[in-house]
Amino acid sequence: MMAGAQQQRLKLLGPGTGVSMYTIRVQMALCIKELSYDFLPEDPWSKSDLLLASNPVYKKLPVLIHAGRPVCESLIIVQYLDDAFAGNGTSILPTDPYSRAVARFWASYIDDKVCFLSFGLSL
Ligand SMILES: N[C@@H](CCC(=O)N[C@@H](CS)C(=O)NCC(=O)O)C(=O)O
Repeated sequence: MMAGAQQQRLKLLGPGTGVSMYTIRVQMALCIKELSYDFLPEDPWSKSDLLLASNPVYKKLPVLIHAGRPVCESLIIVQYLDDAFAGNGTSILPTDPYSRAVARFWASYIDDKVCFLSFGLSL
């Protein structure tokens, strides 16, 4: 069942233009968890006060805001969604600890190799 953005109060700050592998990763997780959300487009080269206040350390996108609280870094956001909405949609990480470690290895590999290489396409 689709949980409403109003009910869950989920907002996703992401680039308003271009392709962001990091933001797509979070959007895929939101889809798997069957969560609706409000997308707030940002200009990564002219950062809004909301972005700076939500991610003061890295000042990067994406940022998920849940019930007014920001969660930063795409992989951490994905794990947060899996934990916070355990009853929604399909589980993203497996339950077996070894399988979780393998999944985290490949997520980290994608960060190192794929997202880095695609930076030329992203913002
Ligand atoms: N490790 C971060 C990387 C995020 C990232 O590099 N975001 C880019 C957009 S794709 C960004 O905000 N660039 C603007 C900047 O570096 O100031 C994550 O996984 O969320």
